[in-house]
Amino acid sequence: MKKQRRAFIKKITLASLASALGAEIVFAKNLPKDYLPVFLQEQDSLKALGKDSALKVLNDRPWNIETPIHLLDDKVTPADKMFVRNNGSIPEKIDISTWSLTVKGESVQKEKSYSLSELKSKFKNYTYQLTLECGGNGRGEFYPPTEGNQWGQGAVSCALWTGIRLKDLLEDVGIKKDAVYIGYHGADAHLSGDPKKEAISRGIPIKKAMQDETLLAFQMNGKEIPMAHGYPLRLVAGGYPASASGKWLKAISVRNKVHDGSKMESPSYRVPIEPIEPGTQTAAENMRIIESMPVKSLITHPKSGAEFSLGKTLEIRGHAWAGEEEVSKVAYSIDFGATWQSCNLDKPVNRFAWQHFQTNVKFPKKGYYEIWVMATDENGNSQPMVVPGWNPKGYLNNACHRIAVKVS
Ligand SMILES: Nc1nc2c(c(=O)[nH]1)N[C@H]1C(S)=C(S)[C@@H](COP(=O)(O)O)O[C@H]1N2
Ligand SMILES: [Mo]
Repeated sequence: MKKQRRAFIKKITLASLASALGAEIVFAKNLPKDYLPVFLQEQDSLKALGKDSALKVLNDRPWNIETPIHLLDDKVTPADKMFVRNNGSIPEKIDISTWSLTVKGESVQKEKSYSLSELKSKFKNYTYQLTLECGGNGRGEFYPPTEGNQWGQGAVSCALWTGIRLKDLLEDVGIKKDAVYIGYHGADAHLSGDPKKEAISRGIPIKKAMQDETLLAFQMNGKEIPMAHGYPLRLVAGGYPASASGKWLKAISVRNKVHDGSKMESPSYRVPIEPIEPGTQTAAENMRIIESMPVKSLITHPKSGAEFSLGKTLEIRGHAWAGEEEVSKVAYSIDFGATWQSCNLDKPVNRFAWQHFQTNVKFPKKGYYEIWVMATDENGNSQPMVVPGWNPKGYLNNACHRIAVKVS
């Protein structure tokens, strides 16, 4: 990538730089020779990572890239529009001919390793569409602000994953009766470069590991998994925070206690059991590990700020999901929540896949409106209209999504 960048800089003149940026470089005379403006560095990187140039880079060390909500309109999220959340460095060299997965830990009968081709051929393959939402999606709206990537609402995806069932593999290995948790180990390096440290090593309870839809995936949307998303093997546990879905999977530990890998400790990926005052901390005993994600919905069409003429109906559409539950209702309001009308809502294609909603909206007169949507799950839980329960790490903001529209 560095080489490409140098070649690119050599060819480029100041005028063409300005046109690539779409604006005059006001202090161009201060630009060091061979300096590539950050904006273009980011565009370069997005391209190298196979991402749509409209995605937003929140951090480049490690890579954290967010999808603008209107680009999540596809029913199945394509690779170039999928958010990226890394805790360490993307592995540099991957040799699939020598790649192996080891199942170990105090609760296996005997440690066992598999080659990739063994995994693919020995066990039956399954395909599911699975929602993966970062536990910190929506963090940017918490006040007081919490540390971490200031995500808007675009850290969610729902792609098709193909692989083998984790439960089939665990059955083949043989696990002990005292197994309660599994932990994953990926090939990504800790940012410090220290090989003894893991960037992240989280996991899931055995009951989640044993679900039909919990996969060891080697394909995404019918192709090899893209490098940024865990090539060549990934644990995928839909409905749980996406941090449970370990990328670049090298090993699984079967544990007789809650896995204690990196980022399993409080307050990482945990929220208070009893609510706490915003801006304060709480004891580790009052924190629980996030499991099923809360009910949520996003309007993916139109883009916020849309303008159209009076008399036309406006089609709104989007997705709704509720962790391990099904969404039973999506309603919208154009009068700041005073009245609500229901949207058409599809059934999920399988458990843990997001559901699509759609409706046509009419407006009484010209002017500014907001469209708010609120999903309700099958247990009767609805999205809150305001940012819910402040927590030290800014997780689980499932407040109603709102867009602006102008009728002229
Ligand atoms: N090995 C590994 N797996 C990982 C991570 C990571 O940094 N390393 N990040 C986790 C987190 S916090 C999230 S939100 C998802 C992001 O998945 P994506 O980048 O494919 O969208 O991957 C999870 N799996
Ligand atoms: Mo995450």
